[in-house]
Amino acid sequence: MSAPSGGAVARIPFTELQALLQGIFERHGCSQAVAQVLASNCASAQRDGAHSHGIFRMPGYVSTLASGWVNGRATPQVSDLAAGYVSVDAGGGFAQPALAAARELLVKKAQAAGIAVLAIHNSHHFAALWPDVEPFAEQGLIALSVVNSMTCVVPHGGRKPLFGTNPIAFAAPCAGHPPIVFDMATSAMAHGDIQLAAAAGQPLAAGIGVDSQGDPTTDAKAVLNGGALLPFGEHKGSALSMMVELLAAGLTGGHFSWEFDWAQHPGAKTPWTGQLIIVINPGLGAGRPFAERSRVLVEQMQAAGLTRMPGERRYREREVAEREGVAITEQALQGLKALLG
Ligand code: NDP
Ligand code: PYC
Repeated sequence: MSAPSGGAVARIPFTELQALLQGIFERHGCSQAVAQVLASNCASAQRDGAHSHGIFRMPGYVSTLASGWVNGRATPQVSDLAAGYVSVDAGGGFAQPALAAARELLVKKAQAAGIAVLAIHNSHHFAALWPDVEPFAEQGLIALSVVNSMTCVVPHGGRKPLFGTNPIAFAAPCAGHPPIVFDMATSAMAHGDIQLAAAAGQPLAAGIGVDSQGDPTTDAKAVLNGGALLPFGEHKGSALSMMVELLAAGLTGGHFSWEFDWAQHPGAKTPWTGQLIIVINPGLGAGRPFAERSRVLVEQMQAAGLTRMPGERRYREREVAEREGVAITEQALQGLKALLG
């Protein structure tokens, strides 16, 4: 997770950054409701040091909105399909407002039935996935989400790209601690981090990507210009990526990562796919409270020598940002202000 370079670093209050981003989204055609959700998401990523999906993404959002590829004013249509099943047609808009529209119903169903799924389709997701799951764990629920993206990953054993970078995010409550959260691409590196490495002229580690000939490369630009990424962990990451395609697209009614064509929309960057969220109420389980069991697990992991839990780096960055403001380079801040013009 590399930090973007670009001159002196300023620290600005979270609310100021959020308001600036909201203004940019509104200026480029989003409704106030959509702009609010996306700005909060993107500012949170910047605050937590999730740089591949923080303000670095703003020019991509803007060019996508300008291209007409995504509907920034879409109103999600929520369908209550069964005791544990909610579906949302995002109307060609973003996935996060679709989640916001269905959230209350989803939680009510998970609390009553013990488990509920939210299937979002006709949606665009261009962000980190942890903001979608972490709030469920903060209210005592377990959440798992998957989203597929755009073809740029060669399945293990294959010869050409097919899968997206297809992340999986998980959040669970933990007594006496912030929620346990992990959020990871199933590719060896997120596409956003490849772009950041290319911009900084940094070489990639071996095993991350191939060039346009299908040969292994450590050149990020070669991966972006006709090359492709590999799944993490060979056949294992590849199987998880396949599962994400099935759940996020096959099940929801969304597009597989290769099923949309944005060629007629120059500047379009947001994958038009689907997202699945599974929410579990651990309060219905037998035995000791789940959050206590989570804490036992964390303590045992620490006793085994672990000094860093997944999610912990973000929480640390968040703490600093809450005290001192969100870190952003002067150059990036000026770039954001220019997007308001
Ligand atoms: P990372 O490899 O940076 O991190 C993956 C997870 O592992 C995080 O939860 C991280 O915690 C944790 N972690 C990292 N290092 C350690 C360590 N040494 N010990 C313990 N835990 C560790 O993430 P990716 O690069 O795979 O993904 C980056 C982002 O890209 C994600 O937010 C993902 O959702 C997003 N993405 C979005 C896509 C989309 O279509 N919308 C597509 C692909 C990716 P921590 O957060 O605390 O560092
Ligand atoms: O970083 O792989 C990525 C990504 C794809 C879509 C949004 N982010």
